[in-house]
Amino acid sequence: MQTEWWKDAVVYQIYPRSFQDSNGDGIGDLRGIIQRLDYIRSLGATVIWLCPIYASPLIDNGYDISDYYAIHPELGTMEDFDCLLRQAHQRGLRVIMDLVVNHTSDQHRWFQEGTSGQNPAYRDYYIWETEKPNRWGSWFGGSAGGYNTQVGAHYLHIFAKKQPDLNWQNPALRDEIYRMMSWWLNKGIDGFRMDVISLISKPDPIPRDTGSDLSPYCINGPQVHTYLKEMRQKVLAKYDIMTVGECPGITVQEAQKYAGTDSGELNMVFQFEHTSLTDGKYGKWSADRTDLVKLKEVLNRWQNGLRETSWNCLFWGNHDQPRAVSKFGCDLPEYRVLSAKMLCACLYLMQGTPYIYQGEEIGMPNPHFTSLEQYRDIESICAYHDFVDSGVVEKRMMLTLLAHTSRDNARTPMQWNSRFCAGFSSAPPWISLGYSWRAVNVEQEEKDENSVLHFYRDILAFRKGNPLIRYGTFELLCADDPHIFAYVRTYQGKRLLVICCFASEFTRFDAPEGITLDDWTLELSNYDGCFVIGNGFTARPYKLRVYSLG
Ligand code: TEU
Ligand code: CA
Repeated sequence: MQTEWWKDAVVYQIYPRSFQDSNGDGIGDLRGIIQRLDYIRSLGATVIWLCPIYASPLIDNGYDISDYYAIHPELGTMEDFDCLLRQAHQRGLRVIMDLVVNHTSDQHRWFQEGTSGQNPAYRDYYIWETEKPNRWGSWFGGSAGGYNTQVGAHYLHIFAKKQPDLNWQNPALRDEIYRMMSWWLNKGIDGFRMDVISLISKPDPIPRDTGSDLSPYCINGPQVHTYLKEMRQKVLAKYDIMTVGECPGITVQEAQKYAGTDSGELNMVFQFEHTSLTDGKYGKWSADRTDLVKLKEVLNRWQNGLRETSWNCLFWGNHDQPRAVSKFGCDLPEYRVLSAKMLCACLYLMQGTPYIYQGEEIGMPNPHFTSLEQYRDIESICAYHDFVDSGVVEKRMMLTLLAHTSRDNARTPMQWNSRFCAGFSSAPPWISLGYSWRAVNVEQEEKDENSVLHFYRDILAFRKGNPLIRYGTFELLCADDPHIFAYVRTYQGKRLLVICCFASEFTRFDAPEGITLDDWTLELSNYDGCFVIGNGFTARPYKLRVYSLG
């Protein structure tokens, strides 16, 4: 009983701790989200994705779950959740939950009772090595083998030491997970975003003769597709829901296995090729600009690669990525609005389901933190110590790198207005506000017709019900141009031409053969007027022009 409503969905991602505080403790919560449902609806979003709200010791802000059936008390109660779900549904908004089942918290009953011997069956819910641990490194720094004194063995943890990986080879564990998923689905939720789902299957035994990189062994591990087909059959197929798998390190071919039209697994996957093009000298902490030619090559390959066979997720950022406008555009005052609008149109006029990360719709920039004390994110803090304590990177340099790349860039409080604490809370927030809040906030942008916020609404309205956006082909133009990202979409004789300038300088766009600009109608732009000369124009910094034909 599955329909494809998710192909027409627009997803709004909420990081609950940073969205809206309702009770003055400086921490966003479920009641706060309820207060903002009308706002979310007003954008044209149709689905809310909630980052984890479960009970958790918060080592990784909730991606370390200690009870899948409980709401974290700082965020509210199960009644609050039921109310949120009801209120969202009344407004025509669906709700999907983050499903974190690659690992749990070490405070989860399974780990606690399994390691203390109270319930030995739970011990096999995790992955143990009795000899020396493998040589793999954890993605959050240090070894991926954590020693447990009670058991006298090492357990695998791809993420923090307090996030032990689950043993999916154990059918009892899989059944517990399926039961938990069904419990949430029976409550009426509308689907799941599945955290690092491409990592759940590990080789058995864990090879000993490897380097420190576990990716080749654990990404798309041996049984992952067997497990997901089983999950589909035992749980997912029974509901009319949407599923999106987070799949770091995935290729187009693999994506078709996870989310192919007939694969019998998931609906969509998040791939990270286009967000990882800045990985350089300092690995993922490199602050390099994205090379536009490569970015175009990647997005073009995904657009055409998944055409007819799967479905793309359209996103520039999420809670693990720096702010889109800072990373792909330019957050200087003169270019912030222009580049945020350009990025919005560039991505959301492609084929796929748009994902908006909270604050992106007002063009929130990175907060530009300057000291380690401002950071809360375990990954950023571990990386700081890894690099600085070992002398590999000098302290100030590391702070510069983090200011560009840290996950906390996306986790500062949502900027609602220019009053106390940006309207996020009546108390100091759990993480500092970004510097921009007085100028960049929802209230301000509601008043300004030329704001990023209004532009997001316009683009989403333009997409809505437009078959060309859903079905049209995608053809990249001027692939080698270092500044211009241009493409044409075509459907049943209608065409859409999207021209985006990714440079902070003037640059020339010339329409290629077969396109006579004079024949086309201007639909959208981010500047008034344009110097049209010949069959092209001089593009001002971050210029956007969208034309239609037919
Ligand atoms: O992220 C998975 C993941 O691949 C991250 O390591 C990501 O590459 C990195 O954070 C980017 O800097 C998911 C969640 O989205 C993340 O918030 C969690 O910390 C992680 O899984 C563990 O659950
Ligand atoms: Ca609160």
